[in-house]
Amino acid sequence: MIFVASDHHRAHDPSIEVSWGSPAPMFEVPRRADAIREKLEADTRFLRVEMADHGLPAIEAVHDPRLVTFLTDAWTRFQADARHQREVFPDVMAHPAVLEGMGAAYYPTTIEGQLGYWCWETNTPLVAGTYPAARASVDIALTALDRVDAGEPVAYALCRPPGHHAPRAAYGGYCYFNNAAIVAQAAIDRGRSRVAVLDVDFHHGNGTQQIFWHRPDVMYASLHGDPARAYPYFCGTADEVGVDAGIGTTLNVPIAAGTGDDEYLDHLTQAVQAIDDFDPELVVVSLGLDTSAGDPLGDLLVTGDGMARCGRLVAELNRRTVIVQEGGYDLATVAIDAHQWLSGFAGFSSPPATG
Ligand code: SP5
Ligand code: ZN
Repeated sequence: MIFVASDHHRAHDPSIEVSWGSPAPMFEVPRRADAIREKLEADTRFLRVEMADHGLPAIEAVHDPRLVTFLTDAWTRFQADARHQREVFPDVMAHPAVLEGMGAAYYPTTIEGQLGYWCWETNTPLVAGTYPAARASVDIALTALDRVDAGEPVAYALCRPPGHHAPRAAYGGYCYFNNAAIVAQAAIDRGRSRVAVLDVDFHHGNGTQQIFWHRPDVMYASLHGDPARAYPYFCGTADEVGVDAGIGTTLNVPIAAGTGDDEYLDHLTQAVQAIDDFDPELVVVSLGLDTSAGDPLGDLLVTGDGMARCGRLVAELNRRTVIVQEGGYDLATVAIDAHQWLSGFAGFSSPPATG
């Protein structure tokens, strides 16, 4: 199986996120991607290819160009005040109720105002290397799409930072640019008529859902921890199905805490069946591995064997597929789980459960 990876992500290396108002060690660390890369490189059935630069057009086909402009030099502007910090978060965010009934928000000119205009939560710092890493993450995803467009049945994009929490005009949830949405939109812009995004990250992909909410040509199907208990809390209920011509092309499957392999696979079967009915020409998988038993940010109990079964089940769609890395924070298992899922998809015989 082809996979696309690069070292650029290492430049995005915040030390903390802000959790309940307190600094806490960052969960979304460079080691996650390095561990997956090492694991795949140790298996000759996986072939790594370099990413290619795709520029800004595919990003701006999904995201507000002003968000891109902001991220391009936000760190430099923050540093102009000579603050000796490794990362920066907003203090004041554009909560919708502040402006309720009064039209659009004033667009601030200052860096502190703009941080809160574009960022929606406090887990997602900007550091010196955030923008180049986020750009590289998109390039990795689009290079995987190139390979599939060139005839590969499947390609895996080892993206970091992840993307599915970033809506059209904001960043958050460890995500800056929505890699999976950018791939789906690029596939449409390259002539595919229907694309499905299957999001199996533990967290609901609010960004991807928002981007394609009204769209009949891009299906969004997600399995995730029920928002009654799980981040990002404000969306992902089963009654969210899209709007207007997009009604029916959003599918949300909230999942109970403690769900294990067999029950999880039953839920995945439901989503896979809905995607098959939609009949897409491309499937984009948002592959979060934070469903894994022991993940510090999830509460499901999917095992390594379960990951392989999930990959196998998605492969049975028998459609061209771009697999985009999202979350997965247990450094002891994330690489094994990625290898298991991808090996299951590829039909590699008896992938080792450990080692
Ligand atoms: C891509 C992705 O998986 N983003 C997830 C962002 C979730 N951030 C929530 C972090 C909350 C951490 N609070 C500490 C909980 C320790 N159990
Ligand atoms: Zn996640």
